[in-house]
Amino acid sequence: MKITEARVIVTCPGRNFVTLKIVTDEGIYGLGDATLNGRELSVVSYLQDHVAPCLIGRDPQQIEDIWQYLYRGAYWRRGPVTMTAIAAVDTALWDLKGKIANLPLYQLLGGRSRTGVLVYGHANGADLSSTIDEVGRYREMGYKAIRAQSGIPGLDSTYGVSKDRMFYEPADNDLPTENFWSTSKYLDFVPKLFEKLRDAYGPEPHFLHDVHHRLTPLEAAQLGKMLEPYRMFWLEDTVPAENQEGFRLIRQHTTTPLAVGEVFNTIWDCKTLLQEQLVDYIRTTVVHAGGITHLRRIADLAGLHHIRTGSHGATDLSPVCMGAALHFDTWVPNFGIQEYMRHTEETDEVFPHDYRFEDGFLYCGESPGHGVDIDETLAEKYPYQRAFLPVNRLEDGTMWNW
Ligand code: CS2
Ligand code: MG
Repeated sequence: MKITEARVIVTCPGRNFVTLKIVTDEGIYGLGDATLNGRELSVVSYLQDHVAPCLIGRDPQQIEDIWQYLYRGAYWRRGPVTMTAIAAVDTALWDLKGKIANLPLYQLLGGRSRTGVLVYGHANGADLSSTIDEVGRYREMGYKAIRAQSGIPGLDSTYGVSKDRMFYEPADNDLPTENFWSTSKYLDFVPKLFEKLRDAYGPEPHFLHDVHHRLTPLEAAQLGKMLEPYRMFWLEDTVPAENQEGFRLIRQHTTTPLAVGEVFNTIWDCKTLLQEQLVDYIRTTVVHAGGITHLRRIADLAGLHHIRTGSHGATDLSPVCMGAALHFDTWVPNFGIQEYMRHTEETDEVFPHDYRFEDGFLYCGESPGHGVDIDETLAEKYPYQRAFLPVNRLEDGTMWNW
């Protein structure tokens, strides 16, 4: 069997998605997600101009060799664009291998470790009371784990709280909009939110919260300590993680579980965090961390240090990524949780899939490969639209972390 085509498909059913379709001389194909939110076209070019020509004529079953060829062979290693492109190829090849073997992807990885994949949903509210109500709605929908983000009194807009009451944060605008941030207003408010949520819903639900890299290590330690009475499932991305050693300070001061890693793209980005057990959950994903082949290596290193997986699953990751992630989650021994922000109906129509949500869990399907397809005719109806994530400033105008 030989690869005859590697086609890049860009579509925007509400937001931009980039998909790689690897086609073989025997007519079967595999799909990989290649979406890098706000920087989509750089991965399109990387794949079309630099990767696709090298794939033609290769045996698609040589997943490991092709991975090493693209990683080592490029000379320029790592980085989100490179690793998203490699991930797209890798995911498409695992999908193809499943179709060749007539087995669902989780079977190729070693079989089922669990019946279903625990997911967390996003409850966002403009203020305290609407956030509490929204968490209640998620409880009614069956979610066992819920991330709560609320508007902060005194701040006009807050990350994670959608302006249009959509259940997900859409890509923003044709040019980046600007948000404003105050650490003191935030630190004053967040512990009250989780105190009220525990009062309202008791000890059972798992609560999560995303700080989106806004704090310093000392502030993160303070927040972690203040949240300890409310027994968080996790506190996510408290600080930017380029400086992995910075987590030592947070870790020394709080027992609130820490999650990090949605922006990481290789094992090198989390080596110290994992080896020193400075976090509890690693959020690397199939699409941004080099595909199944590389994510498996990260998960194995994490497992040695009692760290579990908690893959990123926002709506800027396409259903193709979600399908592959659910097979990974079904297999990976040190699974923790999977993020699940529902896609819109338009997106689900472009990407027909066999995974399903039931009572707080997602279940991957049993069809060969990762079980997600693309309707290319429908995809064509939604051309690419430039869209950026917002940026963030302190109240005095200083650029801050998004
Ligand atoms: C967030 C994301 O899901 C999350 O935890 O941090 O919404 C993130 O902002 C986007 O995926 C960025 O592309
Ligand atoms: Mg996050």
